[in-house]
Amino acid sequence: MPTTKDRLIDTGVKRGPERAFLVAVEASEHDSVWSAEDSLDELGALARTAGAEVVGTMLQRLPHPDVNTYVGKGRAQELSDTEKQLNCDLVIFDDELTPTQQRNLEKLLNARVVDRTALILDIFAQHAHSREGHLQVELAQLEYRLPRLSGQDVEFTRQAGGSRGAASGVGGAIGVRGPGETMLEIDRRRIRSRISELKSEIEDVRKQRAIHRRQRAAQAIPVVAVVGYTNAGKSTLFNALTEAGVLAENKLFATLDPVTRHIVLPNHQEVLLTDTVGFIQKLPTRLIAAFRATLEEVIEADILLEVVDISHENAIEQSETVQEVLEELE
Ligand SMILES: Nc1nc2c(ncn2[C@@H]2O[C@H](COP(=O)(O)OP(=O)(O)O)[C@@H](O)[C@H]2O)c(=O)[nH]1
Ligand SMILES: [Mg+2]
Repeated sequence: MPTTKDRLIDTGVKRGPERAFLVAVEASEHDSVWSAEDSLDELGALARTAGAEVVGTMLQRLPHPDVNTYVGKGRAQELSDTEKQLNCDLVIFDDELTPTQQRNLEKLLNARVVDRTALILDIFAQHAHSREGHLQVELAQLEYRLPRLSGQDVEFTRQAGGSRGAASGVGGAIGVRGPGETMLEIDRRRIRSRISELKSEIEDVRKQRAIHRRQRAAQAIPVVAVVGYTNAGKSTLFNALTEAGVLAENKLFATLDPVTRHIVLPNHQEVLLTDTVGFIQKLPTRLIAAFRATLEEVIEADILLEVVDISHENAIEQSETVQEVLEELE
């Protein structure tokens, strides 16, 4: 049975990207500015950012997602056949699955079952560099997995980390890698105690950040936070204004850790400019809560500078989503 440790050893076997099949429900009872098609396209971009290759999609219109299998029973059976034919490694669902939906789908499908939240967490895990980033990702991953943990899940986690799922290299398979990874095989009690440990460590980070903010406030230099949808061009603008050289790339959530630089505007006004994590639709509240320490840099800023990629066909939906997340943060 391969363990987490085994994954760290490069076997030198060259495998292609993991093959992903995407599934979405257009829920007529749920009002969102996003169409299911656009949301599904975005899920594809997330999947590719995580290193997967998208081999097919399925979209079903329903009043609301099925409580047992997310898509309807018939479509779920169809999905099982298609997924086997296409030799998929994982099936990714465009909403957060309930633990029940997840369990039922795992029984039905051959491939690993990953939902939007797990995929976003996976990308966060790949892009976290600071201690603060790691703590917050680990907290979010453990809180996500706790209600989903059963004897079966533990078995599934081991398999996913083994030969079939480890295709994308860097320490494990999409949806089950990251700082929380080694925690999966231990029991709920220890996970709960790790969660409270993480919360108290993150609280220390928050206090530290609050002290820094007070120091900055004392200097009376206004703080400008660059906000916007993920991949809108925030870091590119930040670099152009500060020459800071933070990572800007065509990936979702390339930036996770906030960076602040002092700049002087042409009118000699000094400002502190902060670049930070971008937003995305369907961001679970729990994830926002886990990233409170990072996001407080945004809430506490004097000015929010929103970057919108007007060349994106969903520029309006993206901007509305940014407003919604900001409102949720207040
Ligand atoms: N064509 C064009 N591409 C841009 C512009 N600004 C950013 N990009 C590209 O958009 C992608 C995302 O940029 P990034 O700054 O990392 O976005 P962030 O996630 O909002 O920080 C990168 O590939 C950038 O090169 C722009 O003004 N024009
Ligand atoms: Mg960025």
